[in-house]
Amino acid sequence: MYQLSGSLASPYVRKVRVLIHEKGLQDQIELKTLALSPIAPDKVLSTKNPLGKIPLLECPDGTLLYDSRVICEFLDGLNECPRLIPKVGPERWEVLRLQALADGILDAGILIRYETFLRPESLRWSEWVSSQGQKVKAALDQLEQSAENLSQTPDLGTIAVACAFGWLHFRKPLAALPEQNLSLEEAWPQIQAWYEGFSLRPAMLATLPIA
Ligand SMILES: N[C@@H](CCC(=O)N[C@@H](CS)C(=O)NCC(=O)O)C(=O)O
Repeated sequence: MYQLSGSLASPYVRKVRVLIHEKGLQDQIELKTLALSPIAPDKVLSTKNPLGKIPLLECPDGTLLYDSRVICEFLDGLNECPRLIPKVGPERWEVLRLQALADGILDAGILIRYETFLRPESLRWSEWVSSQGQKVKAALDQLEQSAENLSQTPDLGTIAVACAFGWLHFRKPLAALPEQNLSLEEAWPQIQAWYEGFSLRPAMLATLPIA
């Protein structure tokens, strides 16, 4: 049995969990939930991933894998039904680029969340929040312009985008930006329309974030 360590709120963990569902691997992977933050690491997890981050995958032979991208690539190789990362060709790079964009939205979004939620109020830095917000918005603007390319058929790229957009709905980090007064659906309607369809997939419904 494989063991996946993660939290039910983490969008990176959700990406892995959606991939597991889409590939029908649920019976082979046990989810071990834990709570952590950069200032409250999980001691046991940190002995297995020195970065102290989730997700972490423990294989039956003791191999330890992180981060979510490596875990997804590994799990995708366990069966062919379906392959969610094309093995070669331009399709592969497009899927991996889309994943990098979605993960980058999360990386910046999570920095906003840590800054506005974890950091003591007197130490918060609004310029930092606004710069990270610009990255999230620029990435969403680019996605919006090519939203017709977002397929309802899952691959690691579309799964990553759906988990990132779902997390923006869940944690609402952009609400911390003074200049951002539009909702996600108002600001990025094409992504929202695609997301509403994709979110109905059983794999997405089975992995809804829980705080
Ligand atoms: N690049 C990593 C990012 C993982 C990550 O940042 N996870 C967060 C939870 S959403 C975490 O473990 N934070 C704890 C920390 O940064 O110490 C991945 O794709 O797995």
